[in-house]
Amino acid sequence: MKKNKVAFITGITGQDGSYLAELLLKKNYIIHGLLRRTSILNIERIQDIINKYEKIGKLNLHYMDLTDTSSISNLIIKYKPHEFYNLASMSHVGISFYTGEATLNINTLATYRILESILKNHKKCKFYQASSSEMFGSTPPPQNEKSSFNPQSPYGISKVSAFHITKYFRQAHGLFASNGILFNHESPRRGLNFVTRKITHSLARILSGHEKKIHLGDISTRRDWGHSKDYVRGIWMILQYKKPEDFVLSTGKNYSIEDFIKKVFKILDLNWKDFVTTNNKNFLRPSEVRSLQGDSSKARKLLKWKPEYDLNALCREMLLNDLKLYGMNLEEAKKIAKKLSKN
Ligand code: NAP
Ligand code: G4F
Repeated sequence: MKKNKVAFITGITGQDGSYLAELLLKKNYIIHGLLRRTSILNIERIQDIINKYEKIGKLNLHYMDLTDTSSISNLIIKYKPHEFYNLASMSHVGISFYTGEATLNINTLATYRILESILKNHKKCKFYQASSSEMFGSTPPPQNEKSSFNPQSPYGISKVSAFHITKYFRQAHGLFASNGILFNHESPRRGLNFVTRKITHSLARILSGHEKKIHLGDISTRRDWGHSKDYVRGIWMILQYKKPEDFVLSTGKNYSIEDFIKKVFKILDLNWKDFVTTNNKNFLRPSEVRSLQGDSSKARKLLKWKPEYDLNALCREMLLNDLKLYGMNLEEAKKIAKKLSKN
């Protein structure tokens, strides 16, 4: 009988970690999710798979700390994973301007700690590093694997360093270590303080009477947005490729934050200008990444990966999910929107 593959996932409680765990469980993997200690147990995104898979031993959760090398090594030595997906990070670009040192510790040094431990203890393990389009920074679009990195934030710098650490362990020590350079990807599981989810969630709060306005920063910047479900499929494909390599995953389309707002408000026939304030200084960054648009032709050719969601479908799914959180379906929300428009 074929043995189940064993995968480690750091960041399993996050957006991508939760979707990736679901995908791998469907593929019959045994998952070990590596968690940090938090004062309130933060397992909302993985509660359903915990209920289904924990008691049969397919999903196992372990406490570790990314600043504590032995807490990672002990688990690698004990469970000998076939694949290690390093998704944990301080993933908020805006917040990284205030927490640069911690961002480097978690995003960069932890990558080194994990790879060194794999090298010492279990060289056969394949490793995936969650690299980011934020690394391109001020490099003009379209960006691909050959574009230069010009990071504009502590987050971007931390990810560039982790990218090179991953490449170093591949080239100097022969590890199967690959980078996925992923452009922005969203979903109903996106954290509430990223701009897309902030927009859909705050709109649901406005309709349910909890808020009056959405306060945003610079809405002229442009992003290449896909759906997290499409991107975790790509992440898995990167580790199944015949050799370790770096791949860009992106939709290839580029929209402004304003375009995103318009698409969401159009679903309810609302005039966004009545509900959104911009250039709020709390959400402006000391330096910005103005425009990201990925060229993922390498992944499309070699991995046969392509995204299935378009931006309209993504906006709709995110908005409908947030309306549901506040007890509304689309028809009810449209009625409330109509009344708000008249006032
Ligand atoms: P996310 O929802 O913010 O999840 C981040 C995960 O990292 C969470 O599970 C979080 O745990 C964990 N984490 C944060 N700090 C930690 C620490 N000190 N120790 C242990 N775990 C820690 O991010 P995501 O959107 O799923 O992104 C996954 C990865 O891809 C990240 O590395 C991100 O930087 C990268 N990435 C994301 C995108 C995107 O557009 N989403 C694009 C490119 C790259 P808690 O739940 O306890 O907070
Ligand atoms: O949604 P954001 O915070 O995402 P950002 O900075 O592009 O970073 C995300 O994508 C990266 C990949 O390129 C990931 F690596 C990273 O982990 C994260 O997932 O901001 C998008 C844009 C920015 O230009 C920001 O300045 O929206 C602008 N923005 C305008 N008002 C805002 C707001 N961003 C946030 N978070 N909140 C606002 O009120």
